[in-house]
Amino acid sequence: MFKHTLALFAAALSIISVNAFADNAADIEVEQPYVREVPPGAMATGSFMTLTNMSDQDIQLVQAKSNAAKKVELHTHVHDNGVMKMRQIPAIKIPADGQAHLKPGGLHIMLIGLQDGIQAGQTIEMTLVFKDGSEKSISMPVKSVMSHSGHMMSH
Ligand SMILES: [Cu+2]
Repeated sequence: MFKHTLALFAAALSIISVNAFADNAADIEVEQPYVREVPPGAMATGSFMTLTNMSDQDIQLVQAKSNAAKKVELHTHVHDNGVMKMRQIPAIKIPADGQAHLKPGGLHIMLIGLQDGIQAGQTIEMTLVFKDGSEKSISMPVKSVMSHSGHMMSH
């Protein structure tokens, strides 16, 4: 009887550890991340990527961190009386079995208070933090992107 209980306990433990291993970060695939090049002296820039959720549950990106900037914020663009404005948001949702597209004119990760210039050819390290506290480190190349006309070209 005691042996039997132990075996059950061991089986339960192994199930728990398997679930604990499949954290948010492990279920997210990051594709084509990049940072937009800005001229020397610029205070802020944006970074963009496609996040794919390989799990059957919605996952929230709640924070991003980088040594390249004093502050890193999750942003979206909103239309306000015909003017496009950026607004900080608490989380970016990556839908179950779906994607979140971070692109110019839409969702993005904002780097504010740049330590040095951000120039094409550099690589920026960033850590993405998900709602369950799990983290994913990514390396992003800096690319020069046209700011406003680039918008139309992306359609
Ligand atoms: Cu922004």
